[in-house]
Amino acid sequence: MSRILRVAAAQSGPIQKADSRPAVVARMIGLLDEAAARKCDLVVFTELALTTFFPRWLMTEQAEIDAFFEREMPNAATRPLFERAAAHGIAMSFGYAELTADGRRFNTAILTGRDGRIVGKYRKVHLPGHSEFDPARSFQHLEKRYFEPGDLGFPVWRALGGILGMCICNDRRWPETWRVLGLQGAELVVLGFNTPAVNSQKAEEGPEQRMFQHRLSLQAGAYQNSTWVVATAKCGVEDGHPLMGGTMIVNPDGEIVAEAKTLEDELVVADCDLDLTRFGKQTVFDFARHRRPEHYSRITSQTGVILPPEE
Ligand code: CDT
Repeated sequence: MSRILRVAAAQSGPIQKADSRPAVVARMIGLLDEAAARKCDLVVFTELALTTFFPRWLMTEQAEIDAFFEREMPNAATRPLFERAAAHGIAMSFGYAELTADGRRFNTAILTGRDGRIVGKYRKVHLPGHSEFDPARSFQHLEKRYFEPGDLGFPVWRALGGILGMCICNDRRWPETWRVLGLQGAELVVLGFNTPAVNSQKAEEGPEQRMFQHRLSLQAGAYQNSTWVVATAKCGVEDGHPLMGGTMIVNPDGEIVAEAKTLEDELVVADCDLDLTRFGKQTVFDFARHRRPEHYSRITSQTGVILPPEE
């Protein structure tokens, strides 16, 4: 049986603070319809796909913060998206700010099956930025203030005839993310991202260097674990803050096979043959034959960077 999935990375242009959930969901449904016309099996939306990237602001009013969070999924605003996906028979993934019944807050992504039912949930582990506002910084990235680190690890799911995993934005920069997914046999990893065009902690690091690091992370993650990678940006100028683009699909050889051309809503589509993951998994990266966990104690027993002793 063929294991070719036609996947669409559904890039999002900016979502302004003033944009309502129904307006955002209508844009997402438009992308789903286009994906259906192009006979896609899976549509991958971005991180925090329903709102502006709100962790850039210091907010102290609880009601203002809560307005960015979803208490259930699907909910009244997103149900039309789930219904349209099910009507098309398209699986999807998207990110949102999750507020649980017991008051916990996570930067979350879900995966649905073709019937619109949620089959997988991931909560972002590597939360970048700070928990405290610092007036000395030109702009803020306060994810640690609004979310706690994910508590689900990096699961994979048997879905759509393959083994699928998820991670979110900053996770892609961490080799551990890819390794934990790869060691569970991931064949397709999906992720959304909101990446400011300039590094707030290193002003000289502009869009070109950021794009280089983005590509490097995705391509290395794909190649070194022999997995497809589908990475979807929210990009463009959002509430005055530029987010870089870089929506792309990378094959298990680490090659970019499809890439966005704009900084707006745009579908980036590729046929992802999951059987192309076999070669790498059975040769260079055959864990059973070649892996030597006894040499990796430092990543299991240590935290932080270990420097050699000074002379
Ligand atoms: N959303 C997200 O994780 N963005 C980070 C920005 C880090 S700058 C503090 C990223 O890795 O793209």
